[in-house]
Formats: sequence, structure tokens, C-alpha cells
Amino acid sequence: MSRDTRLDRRTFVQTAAAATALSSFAGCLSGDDGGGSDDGGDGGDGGDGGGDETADPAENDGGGGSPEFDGWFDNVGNYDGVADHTGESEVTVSVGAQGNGGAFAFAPAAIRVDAGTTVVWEWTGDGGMHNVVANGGSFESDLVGDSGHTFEQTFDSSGTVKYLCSPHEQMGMKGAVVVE
Ligand SMILES: [Cu+2]
Repeated sequence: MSRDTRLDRRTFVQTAAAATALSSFAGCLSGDDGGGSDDGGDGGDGGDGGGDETADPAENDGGGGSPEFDGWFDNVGNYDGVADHTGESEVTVSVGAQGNGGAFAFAPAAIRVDAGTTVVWEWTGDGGMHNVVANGGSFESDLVGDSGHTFEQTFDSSGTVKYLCSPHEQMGMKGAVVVE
């Protein structure tokens, strides 16, 4: 009786130990391989989805921030919205007004006018030599530094015209005319 019982227990223990060792061994192998590749796959998919979702709002925010100017005024210190000059046949913009670390500004930087309005840029004489150059080259003034010098342009078609001063563009001497 007792011998049989001992034998049965030893057999059981050995079998159980072997089974445990085997299943642990197999479990480790299958766990590492299966778990590793599954996690990698899921992580990759999640990364792709996150990237797409992040990119779309960024584009929307950029467009919504300044839809008319596409970041044109991002480095223009004296930009303060669009000055409404509709209803006027002639509008004057200062060239060499204070701003952007010296007399390196157009003022107002952005104006809204009716189609057919003549814009007259008038040099203050401050800040050295300036010019008025359309972004895209549709018009360009002389490069001068004289107080009282003027340059004019009549805007007949609606749309937004961006312009800059060549020597001081990088400092933020830029402007825009929004033609209704
Ligand atoms: Cu300038």
C-alpha cells in the first residue's frame, strides 16, 4: 500500500514537473515570438494613424489663422490687422515708418480698398533706402531714401497683392493690399 502510494506520488511529481517544465519552455518561446511580433505590428499601425491625425489639424489651423495672407505677416512686427480704407479713391501708405527694429515698416502694413483705388506710397526718409516690390513682380518702385518720394499704383482687379521692401524683407518690411 505504502509503496504503491509512494510510487504513484513520485510518478505524479515527475510527470507534473516535466509537464510544467515543458509548458513553461513552450510558453516562453511562443510568448516571446507571438507577443513580440503582435505588439510590433499594432504599434506600427497606431503610429501611422496618429501621424495622419496630427497632420490634418495642423494644416487646418495654418489655413484658418490667416487665410488671406498664408503667413506673409508672421515676421512683421507692426502688422495689426487690415486697415479698412474702402470708400476712398486714394490711400497713402508710409514707407520707412517705425517698426521691425527701426524705420523698417510700411504703415499701415495691410489695407483694404475698393477696386479702382490708387495707393500712394510716401517715403518718410527714415531707415535708409527702401523700395516697394510686388510679390511676384507685377510692379516695382525705385530704391530710394529721400523723404517725400512717392510711388503709386492703381488696383483695378479684386484680390490680395503682397509687397515688400527688398533690402528689409527679412526684417519684416512687408505689406499687402486687399482689393475688394
Ligand atoms: Cu526698407
